[in-house]
Amino acid sequence: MPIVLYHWLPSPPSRAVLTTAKAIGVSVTVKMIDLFKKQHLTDEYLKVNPEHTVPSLDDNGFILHDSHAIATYLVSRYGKDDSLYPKDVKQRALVDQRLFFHGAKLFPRLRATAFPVFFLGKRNVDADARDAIYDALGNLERYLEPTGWVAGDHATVADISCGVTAGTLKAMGVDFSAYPKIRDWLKNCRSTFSGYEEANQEGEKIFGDGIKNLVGPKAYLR
Ligand SMILES: N[C@@H](CCC(=O)N[C@@H](CS)C(=O)NCC(=O)O)C(=O)O
Repeated sequence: MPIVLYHWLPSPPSRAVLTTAKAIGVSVTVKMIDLFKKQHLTDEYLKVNPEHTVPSLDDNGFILHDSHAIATYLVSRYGKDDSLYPKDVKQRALVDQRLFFHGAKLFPRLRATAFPVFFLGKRNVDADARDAIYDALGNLERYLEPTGWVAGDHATVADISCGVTAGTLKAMGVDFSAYPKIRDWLKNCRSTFSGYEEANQEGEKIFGDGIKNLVGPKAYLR
């Protein structure tokens, strides 16, 4: 039976899972859940994920949601080695910390500005919410300083999660001129993870262009 990924093209967490699946070469059957059509709020989908978020995964009856939990599960279960999610306790703890940074800070700050625009009719970005994004990017720039990767000396799932979200912020019009490490690392992410472009190009553009069309191309500039 195929592994099913409930996915929405524009969603950064959802694209991070698809990128991870492609990077480790595990095949998933994608079922699109269109948030614009409220398909995440159907009874059928709420049985899969009561939190009504994408992504969710159904691995032959084993149902999981939250992109970080899914990505680390896929690498642990299907990865050819542990490089993307190291087994070494300290290395893994560092990757986990950066995944929590993404899940608790970087992505929620993107979402705090985009959700009201896409779904609640808001047509501007508040300065404090915008500044909170730059604050999180400042953290990320620091994390990249020692090695050029988010956690430890090589690419991991933390680079995928943070990279997909940072790439989306760039597409939304966030100014990366103060973050040279992030700019270099984003290029490295695109070339390091096989399938990165395939998993992200279209959704990143839909998200970025969608936001810019609704709030204007300069809404995220300070
Ligand atoms: N922590 C979750 C966040 C997922 C999330 O917020 N996804 C958004 C799309 S980008 C969503 O499904 N929103 C619909 C909702 O919250 O009702 C993850 O990493 O998977």
